[in-house]
Amino acid sequence: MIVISERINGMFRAVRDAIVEKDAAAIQRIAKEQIALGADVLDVNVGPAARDTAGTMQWLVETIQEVTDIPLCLDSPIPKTMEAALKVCDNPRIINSTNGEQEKLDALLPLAAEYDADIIGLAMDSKGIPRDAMGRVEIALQILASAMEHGLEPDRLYIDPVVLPINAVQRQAPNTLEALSQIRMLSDPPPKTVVGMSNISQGAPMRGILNRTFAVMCIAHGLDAAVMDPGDREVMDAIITADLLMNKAIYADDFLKAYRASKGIK
Ligand code: THG
Repeated sequence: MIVISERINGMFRAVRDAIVEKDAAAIQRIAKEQIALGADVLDVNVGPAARDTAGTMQWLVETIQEVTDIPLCLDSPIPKTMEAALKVCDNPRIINSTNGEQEKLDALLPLAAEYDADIIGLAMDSKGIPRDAMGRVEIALQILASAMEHGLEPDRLYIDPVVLPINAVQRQAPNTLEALSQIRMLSDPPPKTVVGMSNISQGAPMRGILNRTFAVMCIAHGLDAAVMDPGDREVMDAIITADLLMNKAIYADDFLKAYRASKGIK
């Protein structure tokens, strides 16, 4: 499974402080640390407090790509901010995100095509997040059809069925899992799938066990990628093991060690 680090996000104090103080070294330190922990991709989000979101996003992207070539997942709901980020992003890039609203698709799919970016599509639209799996799959299909009209191959699209906190909307968890299974059957090749893993445990006290159990269940439903914390060793071990049990890695007696060694993780 593709591990997208959630840590370069102005929601976290260390990142917010670094943005305010224009402390490039601090951002670069966090980026390198996330890669050493096993991140395949870095999500880049200026956070809720940022003022000049376009300028801040550009600074973050430029700062990070000085120290790494790994893909950046540009995380902003504002198309102008997204375009600003894409203009300066030399690393492989993922637009995070569009949703099923026509206005968003019209703004973001041409950017994906122009800047050769993969794109995440959230399975929600102007009416919100559908309650059942079917509603999410219908929106996924609309996003897929629009993406193909813009010349994007299905496997350049990641559908996010939208994970909500278990303590607020418990009955949504099985719907999210069901949607993951069905989205894989929409086309051949299918679109990929992604979730915000730690959304499931937001506001709940026992976050670790919720995150890692949910991770395993998502992988059993075919999940391709997750925005998550690679610093959570237990969730990483669970993911590596679940991938193995899904026959996505070759078994070795010391498979955790073998996986980490193959990726240069300490
Ligand atoms: N799907 C997609 N992108 C996403 C999300 C998603 N990007 C944003 C988010 N969801 C994923 N990123 C995070 C980042 C942090 C946390 C959760 C998801 C988090 N933060 C702690 C909290 O809120 O309790 C701590 C914050 C702090 O230290 O202040 O859990 O779903 N495509």
